[in-house]
Amino acid sequence: MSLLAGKIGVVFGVANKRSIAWAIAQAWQKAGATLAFTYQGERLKENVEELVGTFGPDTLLIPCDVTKDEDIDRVFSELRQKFGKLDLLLHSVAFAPKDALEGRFVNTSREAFRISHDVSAYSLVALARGAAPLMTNGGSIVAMTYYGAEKVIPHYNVMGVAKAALEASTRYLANDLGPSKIRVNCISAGPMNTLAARGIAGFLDMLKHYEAHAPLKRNVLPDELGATGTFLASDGAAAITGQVLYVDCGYQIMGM
Ligand code: NAD
Ligand code: 0WE
Repeated sequence: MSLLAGKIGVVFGVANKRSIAWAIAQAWQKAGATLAFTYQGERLKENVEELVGTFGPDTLLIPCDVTKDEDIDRVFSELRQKFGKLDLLLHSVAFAPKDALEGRFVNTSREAFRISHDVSAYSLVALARGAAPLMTNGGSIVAMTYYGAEKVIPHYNVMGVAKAALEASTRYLANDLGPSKIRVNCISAGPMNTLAARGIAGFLDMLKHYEAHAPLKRNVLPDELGATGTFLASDGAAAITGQVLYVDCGYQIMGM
């Protein structure tokens, strides 16, 4: 079943094979989409080149630091040149300075607050603005979020505040872009053992906590995020916009 046959997509946020972006990209490609990728910078170039190479030698791969307007502009002008249109965009990008994820939230510096919001929330607005003129047949924009946006998760700190801004931005973008048949949604994933989670103190205990307390008594698998990403990108989700979908084995419904 080729749910995404003929669709063109661009994926932001692949760092390595464990990246959530990679799981969703693989699912999109299996569903028939043609994909382009961006990577953050030289540090990740080789890694991402190797992964993306498995999609065929002429897969478009463009550097993009989402804090740079000129990088973003270049991505969409290259997409316009190569494909002339766009149907899908995945935003799977987040960053907060490490020390902001360690101490108390009350100590968040102005600079750490600014950087985390710029990379993790404003970037969705900038990418949606770049993508919209290319989404001439409508489109689907999907962003990754986390439960720390709505409840306090120890040490998630300023990232939780940035995710709250990302989720609110999703709703405002959905309203602006809805008349153009462009849908904007978030997937709120349960904790995943990726590069972004590595080195977070107590992360393995957190995976155990979810296993014990989520209704499904386990953690989320990458393929399951891929399947939800494919659903949101497909016409099956044609009437869904501005939403946060929890793909967390049910953890979010629990009160105790
Ligand atoms: P990851 O480290 O594989 O992906 C994060 C990506 O952000 C990397 O590819 C990195 O290069 C990119 N990035 C950071 N700063 C950037 C910049 N300035 N410009 C361009 N790209 C930049 O980790 P992941 O867990 O796959 O994270 C992907 C998304 O999923 C993030 O939004 C994260 O908040 C979200 N998420 C993760 C989890 C989890 O437990 N891992 C749970 C829910 C949501
Ligand atoms: O969104 C995230 C993590 C995003 C992230 C990770 C890092 C680590 C390295 C953003 N910035 C940085 N900066 C770095 O220097 N997640 C949902 C995963 C995550 O991170 C946590 C979590 C969970 C879950 C941090 C503290 C507590 C829980």
